[in-house]
Amino acid sequence: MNIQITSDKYCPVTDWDPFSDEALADPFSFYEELRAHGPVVYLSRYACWAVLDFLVITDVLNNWQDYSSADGVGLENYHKEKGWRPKSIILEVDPPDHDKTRRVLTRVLSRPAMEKMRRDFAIGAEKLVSELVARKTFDGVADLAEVYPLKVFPDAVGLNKEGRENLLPYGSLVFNATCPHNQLFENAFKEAEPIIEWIMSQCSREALTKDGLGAHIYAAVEQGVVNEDEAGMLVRSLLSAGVDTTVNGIGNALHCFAKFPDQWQILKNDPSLARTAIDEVLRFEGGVMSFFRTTNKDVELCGTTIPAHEKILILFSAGDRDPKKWQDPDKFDITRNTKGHLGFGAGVHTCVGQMVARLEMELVLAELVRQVDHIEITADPVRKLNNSLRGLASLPLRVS
Ligand code: OVV
Repeated sequence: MNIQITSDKYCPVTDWDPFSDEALADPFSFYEELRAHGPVVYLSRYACWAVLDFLVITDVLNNWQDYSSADGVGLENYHKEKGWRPKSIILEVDPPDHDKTRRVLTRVLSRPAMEKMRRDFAIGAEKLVSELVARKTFDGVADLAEVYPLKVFPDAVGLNKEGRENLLPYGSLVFNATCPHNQLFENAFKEAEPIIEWIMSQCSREALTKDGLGAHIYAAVEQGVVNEDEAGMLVRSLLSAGVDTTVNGIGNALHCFAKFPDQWQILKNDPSLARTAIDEVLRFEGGVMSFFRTTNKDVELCGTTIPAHEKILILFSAGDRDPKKWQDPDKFDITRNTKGHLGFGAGVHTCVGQMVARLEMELVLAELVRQVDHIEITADPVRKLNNSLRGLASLPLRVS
């Protein structure tokens, strides 16, 4: 790559496109080239700014007063334009509005709910992994990473059995939408537009079982915390953020351990490392690669003045490979201290569902550790390009 740099913005300016197929397929070398020019760069193609360094990213994410989510976490700027869907009432708001809805989901995902999920999810993991191990060869994405979350999570939410496959194209659209409206977005929109109505219908009280996470969200209406519409919107948030993310997380974990058998052996020898192994997968591969924030006022960031109401691209995945923060950042090492990684974000919007994501990844990994000695890639993995998620479309595996 060759990033062209000019400096009329008092910071490096580049026409590099972080949402090009080439960049999304392998962003890490681009990040390093860009990082060499400075912690803040201006992306002329999108008239926005971008930050790459771990400390700068955490500073921005911890300062919701200046770097707002309320104008959207995509490139769309709600200060100036309408978004592609009614905005999320937890992701795309700032405190104090955010705190109210966040509290609802925090409570819904609290200890007793997690304990119930652990029991149910463990049964699902044991069953699916046993079937795949008996087959010996399978696709790590189509047969495992997509199947498991699509079973256990909608069960936990209390969704209907029919139509669950719709959650994947919907999730893909939601995460593709936090970007310029490029071809990836257009394709995802075309595929998912017919099911948006179905998704919304599944968010109503009547569509949900009486004892799932969805019903627990509606219980907050009785307590006078949110109204009926807001409860539905919070169910929509679970369905938006809760499936594609863990599909990719599980797929990326399988990919890492198949690529780095030495790390698999370390995990086999000490299964208690599963938790930190998950964090290392998230640091190394990234969960969400990037989201935006919007400046609330003129700010000064690392010596660069950024005017009010401008977009800043937060490159989480770049922060998680920042050599100033991580020793040997391009090494997948499940014994490293992963504390503070940006795979679940940082600040007030840190992933509220991360306990569920961790649980799914942990149970699948634990079951594989129990049943599998070797994981081997049998054909080239195929990348799945998404404007903000990193993951695979296919990962042919053999286990023994
Ligand atoms: C893409 C995304 C992430 C997190 C939350 C939501 C969406 C939401 O719809 O609330």
